Amino acid sequence: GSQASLSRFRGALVAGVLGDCVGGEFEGAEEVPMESVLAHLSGLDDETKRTGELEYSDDTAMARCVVQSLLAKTGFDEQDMARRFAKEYSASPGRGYGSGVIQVLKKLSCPRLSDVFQPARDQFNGRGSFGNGGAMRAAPFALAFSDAVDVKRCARLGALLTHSCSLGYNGAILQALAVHYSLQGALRSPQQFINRLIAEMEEVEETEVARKDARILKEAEKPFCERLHRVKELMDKSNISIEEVILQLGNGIAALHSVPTAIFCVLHCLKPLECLPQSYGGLQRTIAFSLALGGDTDTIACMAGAIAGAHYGIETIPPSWIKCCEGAEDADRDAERLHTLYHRMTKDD
Ligand code: F2R
Ligand code: MG
Ligand code: MG
Repeated sequence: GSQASLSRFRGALVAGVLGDCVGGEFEGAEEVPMESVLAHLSGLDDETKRTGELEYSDDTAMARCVVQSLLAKTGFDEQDMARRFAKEYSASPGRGYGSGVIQVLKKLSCPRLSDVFQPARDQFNGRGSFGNGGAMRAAPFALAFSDAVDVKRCARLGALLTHSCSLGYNGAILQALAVHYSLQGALRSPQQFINRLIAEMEEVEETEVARKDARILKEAEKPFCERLHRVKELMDKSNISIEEVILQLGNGIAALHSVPTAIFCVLHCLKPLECLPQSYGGLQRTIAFSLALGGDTDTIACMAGAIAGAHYGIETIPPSWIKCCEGAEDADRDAERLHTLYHRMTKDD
């Protein structure tokens, strides 16, 4: 599709929801045999095997709040977004939220709260969360703003409402940038795509705060850049095992151990893989491979799905998958509204 086409918007938002719904089956599993992944996915195509809708989790619940807030306010509004997060949590607390972020969401519902960023700052004895909760809901920022500067600024602020550690909010920036560049067609050249992300993150991780957080957590000087360099090395390998991906990049709940992993899944699945059915398109391969990693599968598949969906477009998603995932049809409708907002903002510049 052409750059920033409606098909790419729909692909990004819908595939993010699918990754979350389909990935929920394996979240927390240590080992996931590829046969189990394929059996789970083939169940989506077979109406006789389906027992009901696959429900979305916190990843989609919060992304939906981001989307609705960006649309209602035609841009970023921290008060409105915080209110939506709190309201969504209190209406549906059983969506599998992280154990820390629940405290933030409860505090955000307090009408006397004057600074909506304060509850996030209080997390983990004032160090803030480095979980991937900011990143898992970051894709809509890339679908609302055409300028990378706005994407970075708003993805950061949106994440700061719950994640004040730079290793949390910088993961959200990286995820939003990956969707942003994918939407522009940058995955046509995988080397340029990864180089661009590294160049962006070099700047993002340049701050004193990021360096300090990395020192405290005993990470590399620029942790996301270091991981992206590992992604680049792995991309060049012809035969890479699931174990090596997990060892090098991680599959955990920290943004650092999941956002670069999701980016790798997309890059690795651009071409057919021996371990996956030849009938699968790139988007199906990306979701299947993300699930086979185990660990934080709903979130890795959600993030990889959004990046891949922005590249391949809505036409590559099997309609039967859309039908069995809660919230996928809503996402399809919302994508159209975001597309209008994105292009309206471009014209207004
Ligand atoms: N929470 C889950 N899955 C676990 C089980 C859910 C199960 N289905 C159930 O219902 O019981 N999934 C979701 O959580 C992830 C996003 O989490 P988020 O929003 O980042 O939450 P939080 O609490 O801020 O961080 C997650 C955990 O990371 C550790 N952590 C973060 N910062 C830390 C710090 N500074 N020091 C020490 N630990 C830190 C903590 O263990 C947090 O609880 C997604 O996977 C989503 O799907
Ligand atoms: Mg989840
Ligand atoms: Mg998860």
